[in-house]
Amino acid sequence: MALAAGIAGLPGAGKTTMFNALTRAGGVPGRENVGMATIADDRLEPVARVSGSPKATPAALRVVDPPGFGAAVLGNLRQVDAILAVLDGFTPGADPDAALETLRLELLVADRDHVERRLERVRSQAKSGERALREQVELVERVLGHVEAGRGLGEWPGALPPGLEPLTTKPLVPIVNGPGGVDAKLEAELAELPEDEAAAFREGPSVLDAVVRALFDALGLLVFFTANENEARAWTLRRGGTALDAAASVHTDLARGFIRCEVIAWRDLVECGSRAEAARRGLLRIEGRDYRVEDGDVLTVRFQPGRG
Ligand SMILES: Nc1nc2c(ncn2[C@@H]2O[C@H](COP(=O)(O)OP(=O)(O)OP(=O)(O)O)[C@@H](O)[C@H]2O)c(=O)[nH]1
Ligand SMILES: [Mg+2]
Repeated sequence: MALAAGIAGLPGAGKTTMFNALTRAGGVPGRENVGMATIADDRLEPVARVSGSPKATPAALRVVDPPGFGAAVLGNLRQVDAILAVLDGFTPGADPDAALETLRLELLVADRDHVERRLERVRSQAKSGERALREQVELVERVLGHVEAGRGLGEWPGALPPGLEPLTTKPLVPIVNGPGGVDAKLEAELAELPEDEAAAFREGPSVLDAVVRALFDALGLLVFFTANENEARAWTLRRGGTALDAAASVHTDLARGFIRCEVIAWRDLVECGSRAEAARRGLLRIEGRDYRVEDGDVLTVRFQPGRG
């Protein structure tokens, strides 16, 4: 599944407006909205062109926009991979730094509640007297002490107890919403126009690209491509991911039946004009499942269908 970013921010900071600008999904105030934000990548079109792919599909991030604020609402973000903090920068006298501080505290409170609930559960399980469970109670108690001292779980030394889904370990990407930052309201309006009209109005790249880029960096992602006679496509992968990880993110069958992977750097492919020419010049490499994928690789996974 695509990686997900959750939007957090004080009431009325412009979260849903930002959601609509990012996803064009027509999110409604007052309920949870989920949509996809595409990741613009200039390399995709040339890769599609030299591969004879009639269709080019960019990579995307899932975006979750919960309504409002507070520990319970933030709890809806436990499954996302990064948090986009939308800070009011448009109302007169707005103080984005203070808003970010409030948000950090609220994330901490939400995690304290979360650890407390976990502690109750393991305590009642530990009544059986099993040693491993008693040890877990002690560990969760120490973790609770850490959070109560005002420190996020990203600063917890060592492994966290199993079953926790903390918020304060997630990358937090602050975005000031308003003139001078990212004008979400303007971008949400432009998102309803055809792409070329919006671009003409902006006189430059969309500032939303910078938001997506910041999330992308916070998540430690790279992009790889697949391209064939049907479709060229960009995919995200965590940096350090292998050819097998890449195959799995395309389709589980590709990972199960993985035989080998053909790799061409996107620039080599575009400069050669075709896979055949890249191969002739020795720029196509055959790699195994443990190959560490690099940003911009064009991958062709050879696999045995129906295995596993
Ligand atoms: N001028 C201006 N107004 C904005 C901007 N972003 C949002 N607004 C307005 O602020 C109000 C609240 O925006 P929402 O996007 O609903 O805020 P929210 O954070 O989702 O609100 P809750 O989910 O209720 O907490 C709306 O009237 C928006 O039109 C902006 O960048 N500039
Ligand atoms: Mg909202």
